[in-house]
Amino acid sequence: MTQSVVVQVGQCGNQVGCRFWDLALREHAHVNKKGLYDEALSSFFRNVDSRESDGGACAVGGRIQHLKARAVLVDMEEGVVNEILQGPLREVFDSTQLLTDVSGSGNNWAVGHMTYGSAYREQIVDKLRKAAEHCDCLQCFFLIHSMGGGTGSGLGTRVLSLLEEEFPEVCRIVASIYPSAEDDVVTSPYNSVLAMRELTEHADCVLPVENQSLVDIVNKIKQMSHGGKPGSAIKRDSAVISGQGGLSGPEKPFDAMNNIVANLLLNITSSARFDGSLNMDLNEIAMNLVPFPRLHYLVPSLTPLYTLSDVSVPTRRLDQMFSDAFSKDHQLIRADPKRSLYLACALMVRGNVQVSDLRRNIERLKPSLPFISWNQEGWKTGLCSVPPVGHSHSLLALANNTCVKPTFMELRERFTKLYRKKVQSYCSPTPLLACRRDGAELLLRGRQLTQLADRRIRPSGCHQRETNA
Ligand SMILES: Nc1nc2c(ncn2[C@@H]2O[C@H](COP(=O)(O)OP(=O)(O)OP(=O)(O)O)[C@@H](O)[C@H]2O)c(=O)[nH]1
Ligand SMILES: [Mg+2]
Repeated sequence: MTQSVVVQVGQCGNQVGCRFWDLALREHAHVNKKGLYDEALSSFFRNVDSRESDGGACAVGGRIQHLKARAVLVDMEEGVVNEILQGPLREVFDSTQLLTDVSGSGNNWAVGHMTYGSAYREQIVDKLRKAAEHCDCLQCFFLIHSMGGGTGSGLGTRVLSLLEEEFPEVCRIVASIYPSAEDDVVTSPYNSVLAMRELTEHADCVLPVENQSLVDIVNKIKQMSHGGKPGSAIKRDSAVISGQGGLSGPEKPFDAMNNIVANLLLNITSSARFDGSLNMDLNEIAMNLVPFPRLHYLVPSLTPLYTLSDVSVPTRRLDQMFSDAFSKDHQLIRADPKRSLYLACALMVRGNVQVSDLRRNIERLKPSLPFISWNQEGWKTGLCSVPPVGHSHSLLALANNTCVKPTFMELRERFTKLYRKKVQSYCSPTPLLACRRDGAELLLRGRQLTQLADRRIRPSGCHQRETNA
C-alpha cells in the first residue's frame, strides 16, 4: 500500500488539517476493532513505539503503539500550532514535524513567500524529507492552506514549489480555501491572485473551496435543524455543529466549515486508506481529470450533506445522492456545473454501492451534463467499501469544469478594485504587490520585499503613476 503526507500551512491550513486528522482517527477507530496497525492506517499514520519523536517505527501487522500523523505543520505564528499541541491531538504530532515563527506574515503574501520562504527553506525541505523517508512508497502530498492570508498563501505556495523541486515524481494535490467577498483580510484579493499563479504552475490538482459556499452550506444545515421537520434535529455530537467534532471543547468560528473541508479530504483519501471493489489511486485523479497541465482546478461537491452533519434524516435514496452531486447547492464553490462545460468528472463513492449503481446513474445523468466534444466519456469512478462513520454511503464528485471561471473573475475584479483604490502613487515594471491589514500600501520588487513597514515605501526606480481610479 502507498502512503501520503499532509502539509498544512498557516492558520486555516492547520485548523482544517486538524479536523481531518481528528475525523480520520475516528473513522479508523470505527473500522479497526482489533487495535492492530494495518495497511489502512499506515497510509496516513506511522506507528512508533515511544511517545518521543524518533521512537522506532513498528511494522504493519503489530499492535498499535503510538500513532503519528504523516504530516508537516507550518505556521509563522505560534498560536494555532500551540493550541493543537495542547489539545486532544497533541500526541499525534511530534516536534520534528512542526515549524513555527512568532509574528506571522501580517496577511502579506510576499512576506510569506519571499521572506519566510527564503529564511526557512532548508528547514522546510528537511522536514519534508524526513516525512518522506518514513514512507515505503510515497504517493502523494496534500497541501492545505488558505488563499487569503499571508502564510498559507505565500509560504504555502513556496512549499508547493519546493515539493516540485524535491519530489518531482510525487503527486501534489492542494486544497485551497478561497476568501469570501466579506473577508476581514483587506489584502485577501492580492494574496489570492498571487497564490493562484503559483498553484497553476506547480500543483498537479487544486481543489478550490470557497468560504462563502461553506457558510451557505452550514447555514442551510442549521436552518434545517431549526425547521422542526420530523427527524431533522442535529445530533448533539454532530460533526458540523460540534466545535471539536465529538471531542469536548468550545465551538470555534470556523469549526463547522472546516468539517466540510475535512470531509472532502476524508472522501478523496478513502480509497487510499481502505479497500474497495473499484479502487481509485490518488495519482489517477490527475491522470484522468487533467487534460492539460494547467487546467487542473477540480470543483468538489459532497453529498449527502447530511453525512457531514449527522442530521437524523432518513437515509436518502441512492439515486438522489447522485443527482445532488451535480446540483448548485452541493458545490464547495459558488458555481453551477450543469450550466458549464465539463472537461472530465470523477465520482468517488463510499459505502455499500455497486458498480452497476454507478453506471446506471452516470447513464441517467449524462444527457443533462454538457461534456466537451473530445472527451464525452471523460468519467472516472471509484468505489470504497467503507462508508463514513454512522452513514450508509457518500459521494464526492470532482469536476474539471469551466464553472470555476466566475470565482477567478470575481477575484480579479476585487484585486483590480483594491489596486485602483489603494495604489495610486507608485508603479513598477514588474510589480509585486503586497499590502498590510491597516491599508498601508507597498509596491515591492525583489529584495525590497523585506523592507515592509507600516508607512509607505517608495521603491527606488519607481515612477509616479497617474491617478486614474
Ligand atoms: N475555512 C476556513 N477559513 C479560514 C480559517 N482560518 C482563516 N481562514 C480564512 O483564511 C484567510 C486568512 O488566512 P489565515 O490562514 O488566517 O492566514 P495565515 O495563513 O495564518 O497567514 P498570516 O496570519 O498572515 O501569517 C481568511 O480568508 C479567513 O477567512 C479556518 O479555520 N477555516
Ligand atoms: Mg496566521
